[in-house]
Amino acid sequence: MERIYIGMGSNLADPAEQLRSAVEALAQLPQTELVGVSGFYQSDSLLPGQPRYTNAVAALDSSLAPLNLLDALQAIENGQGRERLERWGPRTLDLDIVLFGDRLIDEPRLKVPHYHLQERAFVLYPLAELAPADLRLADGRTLPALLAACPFVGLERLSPN
Ligand code: ROI
Repeated sequence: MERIYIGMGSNLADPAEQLRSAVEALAQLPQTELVGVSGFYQSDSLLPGQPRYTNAVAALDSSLAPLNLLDALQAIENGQGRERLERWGPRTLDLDIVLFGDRLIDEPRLKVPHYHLQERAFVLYPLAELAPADLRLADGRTLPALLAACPFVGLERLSPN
């Protein structure tokens, strides 16, 4: 079993409900236990002209291989009506593998740690709710250092989920 953190995002069709459905789907994955879910956070899209996003992070323990987990996440996205019309376009559900145990993965379909982790407060702050305070990433960076370099700006924590 490895501890895996999944970044979740939605900005269409009742985003909080999309995230709740995604959490239920994650809990049903084979060889996988859902360990925790962060609070939900709203923020403006990084790209102008899109609705605001709701984001959260889920923690899993799984023995799925990374690309098998990625396939399963894409099936959940598609099952929740994701249409791939344009890269970076608005979406009903986005599920990203943020961290996968202490693995460094550099494959065409999958880079872990997630490439944009350090600049995305809407991933780092929910991650910090679930991860050990002194979490060290496979590439040597620590969660406290990433948080210190990425201010909590523009995030609105929704409560409860
Ligand atoms: N902006 C926010 N706030 N949250 C996201 O999940 C998100 N995802 C994206 C882009 C369009 C880059 N902006 C985002 O893909």
